Amino acid sequence: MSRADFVVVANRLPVDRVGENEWRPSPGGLVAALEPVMQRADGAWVGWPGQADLELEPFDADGIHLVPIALSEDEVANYYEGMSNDTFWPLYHDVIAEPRYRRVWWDAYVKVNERFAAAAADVAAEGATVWVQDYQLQLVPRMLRERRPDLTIGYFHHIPFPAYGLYSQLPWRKQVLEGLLGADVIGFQRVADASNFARAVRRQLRYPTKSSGITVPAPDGGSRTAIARAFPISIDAEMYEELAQRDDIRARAAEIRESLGNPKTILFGVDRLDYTKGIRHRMKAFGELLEDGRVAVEDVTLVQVASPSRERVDAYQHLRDEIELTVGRINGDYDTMGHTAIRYLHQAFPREEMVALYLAADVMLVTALRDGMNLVAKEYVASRVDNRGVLLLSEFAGAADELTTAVQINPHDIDGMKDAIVRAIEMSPAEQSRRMRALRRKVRDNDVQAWSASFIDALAAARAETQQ
Ligand code: GDG
Repeated sequence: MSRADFVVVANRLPVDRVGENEWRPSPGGLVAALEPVMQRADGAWVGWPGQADLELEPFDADGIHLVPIALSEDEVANYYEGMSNDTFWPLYHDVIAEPRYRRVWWDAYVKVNERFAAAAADVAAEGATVWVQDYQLQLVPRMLRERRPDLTIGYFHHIPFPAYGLYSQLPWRKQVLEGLLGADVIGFQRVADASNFARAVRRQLRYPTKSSGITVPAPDGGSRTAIARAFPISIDAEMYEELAQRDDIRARAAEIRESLGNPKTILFGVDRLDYTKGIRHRMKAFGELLEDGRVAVEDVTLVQVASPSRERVDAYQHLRDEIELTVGRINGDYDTMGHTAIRYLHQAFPREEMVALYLAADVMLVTALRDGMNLVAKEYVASRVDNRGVLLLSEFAGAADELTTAVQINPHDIDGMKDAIVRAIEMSPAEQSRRMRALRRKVRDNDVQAWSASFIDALAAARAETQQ
């Protein structure tokens, strides 16, 4: 194909390999968010196909030109599982798990970032816009600018950016800031993430910052302005509304209730099996409610979908063991022949099934200890076209900034969370509806189309500024 005017660079291609030459769209927050944007924009997408040692020529799928980046076994272990998922992920999520700093991981990270930057530089047309995604590729903006100063470069950070006191642990803290500052626009989920970033830049690099602008020295001795500010990501709200109105999906929701023995209340959680999501905390709260006799297993069931994630990283294996031990204990203590306390599913489901589950859920539990945004919260809200259901939302998820009429909780406060669950179970239909209407309006008015449009507008403004 000819070179593209709009290029997305992300760790993963938006497809999974299911056969020799067969691909199917892959799930996940990032893909869910960018799919609609890419299909309208006729662009190219640079990313890893998800399997080690897979060398593939560029190909087209669903109207998107895909440019696969090959990673060796060692690179997957060092750049992806190591530096990305065992260093940046825990560090940026406020060290909920201990980040490991290993120099071989960093070396691989630099090398792989260079490979992504080179591929993006090759596929981008003169004066193109390139949008780099997420923490696996923080060095790409600068590497790309060095190769292609004609490009307009955006970067979006899907996860939190931590407070300076934590960020400064990173042995390569200066290089990462310099890497990100190669972009014209650096987007974050929350205002707090953008200000943590600006503070790190002031402290580490001494560059002046003024409101969202950061003055970055240019190679020619002059300077340029990089914009760092919040662009809260969202979902394709209309798609969820449509799915939620489909007869087969509504029938499936009723069937799910039935198959759980028609409990009065279904509590629902769905997360990648990740230690940031607070799955253990929510189970602890629920287990104690059963123990205290404040809820009965005949009346309330917790459905927990924990989709498999990063299974080769130690911390994730330990987490899975702990959660499965907890589920086994709680069910062992409280199940009856006809009712289960926790229906635990370590599986991934099709989107239709997810929406049926959202419709079956009286209370949605989003109890993340730290989360960039949390799209599940927004998907639940968009699906509740009946204006029923209660969203319990951690204040440590980015979504809490917008979804202010959710029942907000501090997941570290187990007693507080127990009270909030009981309050949600007992909430009157009138109050559910009042809250849910406000939440739905918020998500509908700020959907993923609005998100990408506002980011792309900011990039266009940055380009106009530079050309002046
Ligand atoms: C990162 C940030 C930020 C999950 N299980 C299944 C399934 N999912 C879908 C959900 C949702 C997505 O995956 C998860 O998105 P989240 O936002 O909840 O969380 P992360 O994966 O951690 O995403 C996060 C996001 O990036 C976007 O910027 O919000 O803070 O951590 O869409 O529905 N989908 C299907 N089956 C499953 O079993 N079909």
